[in-house]
Amino acid sequence: MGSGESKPEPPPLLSKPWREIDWRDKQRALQSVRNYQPPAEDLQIRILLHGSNGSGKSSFINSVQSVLRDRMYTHASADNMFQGTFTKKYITYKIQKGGPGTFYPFVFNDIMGLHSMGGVLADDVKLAMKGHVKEGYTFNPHQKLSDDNLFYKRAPTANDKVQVLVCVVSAETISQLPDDTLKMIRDIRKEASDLGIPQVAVLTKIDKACPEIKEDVKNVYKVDYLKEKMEEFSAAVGIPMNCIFPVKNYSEEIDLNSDVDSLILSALKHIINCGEDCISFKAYHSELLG
Ligand SMILES: Nc1nc2c(ncn2[C@@H]2O[C@H](COP(=O)(O)OP(=O)(O)O)[C@@H](O)[C@H]2O)c(=O)[nH]1
Ligand SMILES: [Mg+2]
Repeated sequence: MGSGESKPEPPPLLSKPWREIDWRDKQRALQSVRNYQPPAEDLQIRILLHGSNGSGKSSFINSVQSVLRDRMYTHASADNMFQGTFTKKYITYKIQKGGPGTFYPFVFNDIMGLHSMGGVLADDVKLAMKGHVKEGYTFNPHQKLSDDNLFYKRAPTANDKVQVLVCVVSAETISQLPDDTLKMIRDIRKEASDLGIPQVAVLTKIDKACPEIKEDVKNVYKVDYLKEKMEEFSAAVGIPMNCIFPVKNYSEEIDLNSDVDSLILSALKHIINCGEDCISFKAYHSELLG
């Protein structure tokens, strides 16, 4: 004892979870997402994911797709090679609903928003939020998209604009994010707030960061040190705790797991509600403006 050599005991789990989630009622959550209809026909919620390379953006899109379609999907290619290969093109991911040609009324885009690592400039993230970036544009880490570029959309429609901004962070690195990364997240967040776009954070790789969660995903809200990490992150970037969602993305498994699904659905439901709020906010304001 006291030698400092002994392995520290894993912190005990909280006896009561600090956030409640109904693990037995996945079907209800799934049904509510499946039934979701935007307030106007043809309107869609555009969800923009940003975060560093390897944080799990593509995996989150694939996981959502897998849960909704009830089988494993790898549509948005998830890279396990971090160096060199990453998402630089602006691509919209749609999720098929029912038969071919019918899609869920929400779509995803992902961009690697980390300038210091050769990622997308904060200015480009802002242009994407406003709907000025055309499909297929390859981001240039050295230069923002200029308004004379062919890929600059001059008159974005409501469906080109982003309704929810999602910051994707890995639980493995959340407590060591460099200051310039935190600053960039705050900066993009502020712009989103000015545009009336709600913001959510998705905390991935909780299975890798916490052995208790790897053992059983249902422990997610009983691991006190994960809550502490989330609180620190919340304070550093200004995203409230109730807008931060820990998830375990599908990565190695070949079969779906109901608990993993429940956690993903809980994040997705919140994201959709935020999108709905954004649409109402914009509708209200344009009414006010005539
Ligand atoms: N164990 C585990 N691995 C994950 C999770 N999310 C992503 N990964 C893995 O992390 C790597 C990078 O993920 P990816 O989605 O490509 O990150 P992106 O660069 O943000 O799109 C891939 O090998 C994924 O399989 C997670 O929640 N748990
Ligand atoms: Mg990716």
